[in-house]
Amino acid sequence: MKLITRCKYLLSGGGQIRSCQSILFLLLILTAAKRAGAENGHGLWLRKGKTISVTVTCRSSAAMVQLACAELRENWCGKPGENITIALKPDKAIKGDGFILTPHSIQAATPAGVLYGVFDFLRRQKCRQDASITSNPSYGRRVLDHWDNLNGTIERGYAGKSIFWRDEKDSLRVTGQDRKLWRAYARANASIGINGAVLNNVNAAPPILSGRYLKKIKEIADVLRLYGVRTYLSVNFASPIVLGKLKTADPLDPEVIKWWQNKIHDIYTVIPDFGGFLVKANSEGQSGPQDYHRTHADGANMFADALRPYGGIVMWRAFVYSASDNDRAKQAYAEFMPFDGQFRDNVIIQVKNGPVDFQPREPFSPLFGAMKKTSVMPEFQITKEYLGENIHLVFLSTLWEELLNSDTYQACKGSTVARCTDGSIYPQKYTAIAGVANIGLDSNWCGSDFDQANWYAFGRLAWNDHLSSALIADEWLKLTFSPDSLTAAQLSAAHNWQNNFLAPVKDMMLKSREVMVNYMMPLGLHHIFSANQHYGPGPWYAPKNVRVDWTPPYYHRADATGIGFGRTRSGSDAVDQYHQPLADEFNGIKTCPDKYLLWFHHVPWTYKMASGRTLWDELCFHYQDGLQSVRNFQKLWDTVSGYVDEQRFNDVQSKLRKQCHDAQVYKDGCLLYFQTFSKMPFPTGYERPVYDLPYLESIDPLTMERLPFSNKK
Ligand code: GCW
Repeated sequence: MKLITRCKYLLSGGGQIRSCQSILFLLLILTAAKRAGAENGHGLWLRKGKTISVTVTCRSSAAMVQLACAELRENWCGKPGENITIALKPDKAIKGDGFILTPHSIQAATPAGVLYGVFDFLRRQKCRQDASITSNPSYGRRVLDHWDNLNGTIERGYAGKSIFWRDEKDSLRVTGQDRKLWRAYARANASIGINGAVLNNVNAAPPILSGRYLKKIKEIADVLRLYGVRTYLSVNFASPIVLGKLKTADPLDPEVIKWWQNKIHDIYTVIPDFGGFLVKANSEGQSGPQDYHRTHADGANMFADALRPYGGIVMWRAFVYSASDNDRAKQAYAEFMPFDGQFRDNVIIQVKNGPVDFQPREPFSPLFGAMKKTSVMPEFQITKEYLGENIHLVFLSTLWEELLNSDTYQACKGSTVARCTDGSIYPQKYTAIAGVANIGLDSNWCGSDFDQANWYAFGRLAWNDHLSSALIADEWLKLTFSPDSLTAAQLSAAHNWQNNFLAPVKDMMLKSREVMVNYMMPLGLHHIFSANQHYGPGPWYAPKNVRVDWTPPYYHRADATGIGFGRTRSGSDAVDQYHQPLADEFNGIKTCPDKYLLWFHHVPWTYKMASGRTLWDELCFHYQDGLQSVRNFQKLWDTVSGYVDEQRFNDVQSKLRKQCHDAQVYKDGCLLYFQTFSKMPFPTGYERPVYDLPYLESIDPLTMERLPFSNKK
């Protein structure tokens, strides 16, 4: 029955089967549907599909080029009997690992370029895109940061344990199974242009640099290298003390410098193409140069000098804030700007997209474009720590696109974050971009099918920071969900698949981030999560023993007069960290965009918004819209059951059910709590709450269900 429904959907127009051709097509679809029974998602966007034989001509015997040729032969799905030429040859149009495609050739200047060219060629074939292009990477280093701990757990990981580390007696042993998984991981990365991986958490454990670990790191690096993925490590600034038994980790101390030089020498002896270090220093309790009255520049430069002879780089994080300051959002800028121009050219300051911490929405960090004499790289979070973990369906590409396209005005109009960091405006010896990985041992890698789209989107945007989210979603859906025994041509002829699956699901993905902003933190609200989980709502959460800047009231500042963080000139003056005309625009309550209103302004509840509503009513309707949209997502997903294999269909369906429930909890929790300050009634047409406040305050912030005992903070 299900198969017949599936066929009905797929056949264009649902029309009758009139010819032999239609019968053949029907059979094809039936086979597709049968095969699709149990898809666990492990194949990512690289599902095999129907392939055809092809002749590949290639003169190079370089290992990576041969690998690329094999990819092409094994996955060709174009016309039968074609002859494709692969050329490893420079061209003035090719930059770095870029490539030139024609319908019958792939040319690149490096073996990695050939590999990227082949993957792009195959993707274009499957997605029916033009294959006559020149493509060069926007960023030189396109890196995944794994927050994987050496005991196998992952900080903010929602896809099971680490693919690199495990907490067993034989944790340092490497099995054939491990190598197979790392290889599949590297191949997936290469297919979207990712060329680097930091193997361990930025909250780094010193033993990562010990001889025993180095052996395993070499094993991992040897596998990742096959696909052009370079290995990097996070290092703990205090390693010379903890591992080296020195008395200090002062970056200007000759013994400390020697210790790091020796360590770096040991690393490069076994991993000659090692990428470099990622460092979280003087941040959230991590040791750093300030412990020795030295600066960030002193610390970063010490590593840079030691890594320079080998071509290594230092990614030095700007994620710093202390409890004493009056506005956390201002601190990275205040702490780093004085050192602009003092960092070596192989240091890159790694800056989170927003000034606080990977929130559903933030304005861009004011450091972008402002550091004109220092290399800067954006850091995105692919794992959804603050965006519903692996449960809520949120396509992050639109968030990153918004950031990359934000105009900083720093050099001139049009100085977008993308152009300020990819080398278009400021000359940077190295350009880079990082994404905090969402990958673990779960069979579908990411803890949910739709979270694979975020890994995919990160790679695609790192390769081309001008791509649109619409294009990325379109590609990902075609590669991930198309019935696998249809050729690309048959797929594009399957109008019902296009109209009833592709178009509405793409639309859902593209709206999903704004929808989440609406039911969680609309109009510039941020960080109103309960406790340290960062999942459920906790606008009320403020235990006495917790740092005030880790509690939501610090951020929303709701009181009898209004709501929002005053960051204007009469408040913390964060607005003046932005270049004109943004500083004035953000400062003016009438000119500040609605989406950032409560980020920059403390606004009276009765304030009249541009819509004509009061702020209170506007807030209510944003929450309501968000919830309503998730309900619509649920309904929409139910209509596509005929197009998706059972396992993935059910997984997405059950996650949407929880998302819907949790969006209701967010809406009710936030508004009932804020109402205790606004004292205003819910507007006409607004859907009344389902829960009451005492109940909401007592639920578990992770499951959003009632605890067996009261949890009232
Ligand atoms: O977002 C916060 C997270 C921490 C994380 C930190 C960071 C790795 O809650 O878990 O630590 O940021 O980025 O360093």
